[in-house]
Amino acid sequence: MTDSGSLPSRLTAGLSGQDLAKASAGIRAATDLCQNGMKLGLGSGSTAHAFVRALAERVRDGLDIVGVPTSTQTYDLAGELGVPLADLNDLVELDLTIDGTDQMAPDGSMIKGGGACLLWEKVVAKASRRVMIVADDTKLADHLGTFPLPIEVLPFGWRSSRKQIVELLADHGYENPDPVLRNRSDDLVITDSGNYILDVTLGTVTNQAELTVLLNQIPGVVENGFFVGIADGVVVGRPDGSSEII
Ligand code: ABF
Repeated sequence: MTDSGSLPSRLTAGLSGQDLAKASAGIRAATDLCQNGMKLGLGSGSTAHAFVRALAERVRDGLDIVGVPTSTQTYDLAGELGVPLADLNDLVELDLTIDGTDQMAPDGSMIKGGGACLLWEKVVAKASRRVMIVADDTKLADHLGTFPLPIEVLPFGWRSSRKQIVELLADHGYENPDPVLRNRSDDLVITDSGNYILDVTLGTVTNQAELTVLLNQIPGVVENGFFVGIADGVVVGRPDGSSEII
């Protein structure tokens, strides 16, 4: 466990509660996990962005790394901060991805995609030799499911895809599943790949390993937010500014 005393005030000034927890996780990941010469996956969401800000400070101090962003938001942030970026098609394989999560179960399986970036996040994670998650302590749960599962679908035939998702979930123990098309202030959310997101609340999930495969067998489903067997560990930040690598 690292206490809050070692956190640079430039990155934590004015932060408290879960914002400080997120910052402490991001800073710890940038400080302890990133070394010269690394090809890094740069996650999305506010906790991963706290990591990118801390990484940018180390780059300014001479750290020699290159990053692949998992979203246009991360691309923009990393570019503004001077973090060197590369195209995944030029690197093919990465040393380490640092990304956030919406919910993590004790076995390390996760629900991701609350920020609608799950597709690029999963592509980058699977291209990485190691994946470490940065999270505030509220993301750790006894089981998955209280956070709605995001499912990225093609706009073409999405209503048919939704019907097949409902039938699949009903056949696998979920009563009256109701996937909802994600909107933000009355505008449809369109992902970086031009797709839609359906969010479905499942309650208590224990068959994520099976569902993550079955969902992707529906032709109109591009990817789902179950990340099973992907995380190698987690950097947990707490509201007192402490952090722990688990
Ligand atoms: C990203 O981090 C997404 O997968 C997930 O939705 C998000 C969590 O956001 P935050 O760190 O802001 O809670 O990786």
